[in-house]
Amino acid sequence: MSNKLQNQPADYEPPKIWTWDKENGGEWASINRPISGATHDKELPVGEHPLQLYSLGTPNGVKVTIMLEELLELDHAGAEYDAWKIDIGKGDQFGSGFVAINPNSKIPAMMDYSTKPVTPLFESGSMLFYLAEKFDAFLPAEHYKRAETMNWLMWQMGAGPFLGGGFGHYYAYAPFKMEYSIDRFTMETKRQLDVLNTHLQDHQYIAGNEYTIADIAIWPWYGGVMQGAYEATEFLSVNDYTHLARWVEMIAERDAVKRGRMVNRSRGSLDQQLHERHSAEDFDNNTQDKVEARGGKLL
Ligand SMILES: N[C@@H](CCC(=O)N[C@@H](CS)C(=O)NCC(=O)O)C(=O)O
Repeated sequence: MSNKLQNQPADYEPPKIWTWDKENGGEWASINRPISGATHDKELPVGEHPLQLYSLGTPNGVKVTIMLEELLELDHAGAEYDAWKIDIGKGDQFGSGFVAINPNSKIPAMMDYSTKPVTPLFESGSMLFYLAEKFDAFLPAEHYKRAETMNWLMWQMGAGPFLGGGFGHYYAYAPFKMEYSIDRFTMETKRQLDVLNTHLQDHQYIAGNEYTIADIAIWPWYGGVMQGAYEATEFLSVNDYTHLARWVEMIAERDAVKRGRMVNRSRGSLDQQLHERHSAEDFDNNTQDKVEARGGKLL
């Protein structure tokens, strides 16, 4: 008897050329496609502020809304923004207006109408860097600290997909549990948590003693998993990462973080969901609990 492990399904052999003839299953299967480009014509709404954000309250989206709320907290009036909800489960990211900003069809995307020509922005790391440079905030000028901030910003952009697309996908979303994939990505996720934990043992913030765009990029993903994303806190033994936990709680206490994580959010308790954000008053008036109590009316 051969001791070769079985493929899944057992008779599966990869074909010579892969073709797209079926959905692959799992929570996000209906939006996965092997091609790029728009599927339908749809213009995007444009509000009154210089910055127009098209996003959703996922970790990648929340990076940008936290940054904008932090800038507003510092009284940068030019950071006022309209945030429009892009429902990726319904395929809004494949509308022609969205694809014109981001040919990669992923949230977040943004337009800066204060520049000539207007600036389209996509990739959350690029957007954080753009906003940091534009407002000269959360990116230290001093050479060593600036390099350190960029090291960790880029670390997040490279590492995050192993946590979300790897661990989160196979642990929480895949149509069945596969030991090989869960082991592979759990190993990598725990390694990353250990990298952060060890680093934060003797650093107050990610890039030293200052809060920067590196903290803003890393917190939504790694704070998320430490606080219950994928319902994996016990599985990952997150309580072992005490220095990381200290940092996660410290960042969570910031007012701008509390606001930023509510914007474009469509899961969890209704009083924490602000589907669209057009002014600071929306946090008081237009959270989803209040909107639904008014029969859907926005104030
Ligand atoms: N590297 C990108 C990743 C963006 C991304 O993966 N966005 C997800 C939501 S978190 C998305 O829009 N998914 C929709 C899709 O894959 O069709 C960034 O950081 O902006």
